[in-house]
Amino acid sequence: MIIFIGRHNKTSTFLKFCSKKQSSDFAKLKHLLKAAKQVVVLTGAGISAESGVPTFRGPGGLWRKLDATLLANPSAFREDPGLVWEFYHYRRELVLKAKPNAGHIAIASYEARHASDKKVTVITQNVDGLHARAGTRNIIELHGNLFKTRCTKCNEVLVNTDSPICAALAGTGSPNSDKLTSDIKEKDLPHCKKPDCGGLLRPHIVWFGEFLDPKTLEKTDIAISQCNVCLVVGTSSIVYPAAAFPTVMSASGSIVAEFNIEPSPGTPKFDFYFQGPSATTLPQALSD
Ligand code: BV8
Ligand code: ZN
Repeated sequence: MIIFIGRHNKTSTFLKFCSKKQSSDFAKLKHLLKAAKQVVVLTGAGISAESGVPTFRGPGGLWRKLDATLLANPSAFREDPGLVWEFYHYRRELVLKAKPNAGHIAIASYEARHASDKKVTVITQNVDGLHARAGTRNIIELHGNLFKTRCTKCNEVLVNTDSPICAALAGTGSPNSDKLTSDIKEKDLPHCKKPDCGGLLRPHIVWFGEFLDPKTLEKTDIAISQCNVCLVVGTSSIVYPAAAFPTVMSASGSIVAEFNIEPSPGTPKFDFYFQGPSATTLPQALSD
């Protein structure tokens, strides 16, 4: 079977149509990856699960019995910035102790090995920075990063890996407490150090109900419009606009392979589905 890989190659779209039957054959995917020039890896919280970082909707995903969507939103921050900072402080400290797992490392080494013959783009919904720590270079962080702050007054964005980010947050943020408010006063939360500013800092993260950065979306559009093969790893495909990306790529002829421990709403539409923990399945798929 000759596989043509090309964005606008009618054959590949025709082949896609013919090979509509979903596969879980690693050799078949590796054959397609071999011919691919542009590979996109779209990741969600599931890829970091084996690094000990709780997913949003799996076990440990709730914080003080609160769904992340109730904390990762601008009105929660307006109402009780201390509580939202405790939530992020808890996740910063957890991620600082976490390490990239074999899934993150498999992607980074695949990108390095193919630096001369393929463009690999990691588009991640995650804010934990573990892809970069694994060595991946071409990363689009759709939703920002736990270790960046943004001033609510002057909008300055800075990298900040201080642990704790401020004295008042030290020892706070335990997920097991029943408290649903914070005693931390706003004046004791992180503030902008610019002498003429002093504004309250927030995590530089896209919250629910907030728009993604247009430049980030532009880079994403370019990557998905040129993609030959897309790997969708560890996402429940619930959060938009990221949840729409694999369907867009599939509809325009990309081969889409999903790696998850259970099917997601998108699974039936994809060409490949590899069930299992991504720290096991990704190294199998990406070993040349
Ligand atoms: C926006 C930062 C325009 C926060 C996050 C339609 C169009 C546009 C918007 C919407 C729409 N419908 C609804 C919306 C609004 C909303 C949305 O999508 N809501 C959802 C809940 C329905 N979208 C937005 O607000 C976005 N903004 O579109 O702006 C706009 C504005 C206003 C009104 C309309 C439109 C902004 C969304 C960004 C939110 N911020 N993160 C933070 O991290 O604190 S999203 C958050 O969820 C995380 O980034 C997370 O990554 C992401 C998605 O979740 P997953 O990564 O998929 O994680 P989850 O736990 O759900 O699933 C884990 C998966 O891994 C599971 O499938 C599991 O089986 C699997 N797994 C587990 N272990 C493993 C594994 N797989 C492999 N191996 C394992 N070991
Ligand atoms: Zn400022």
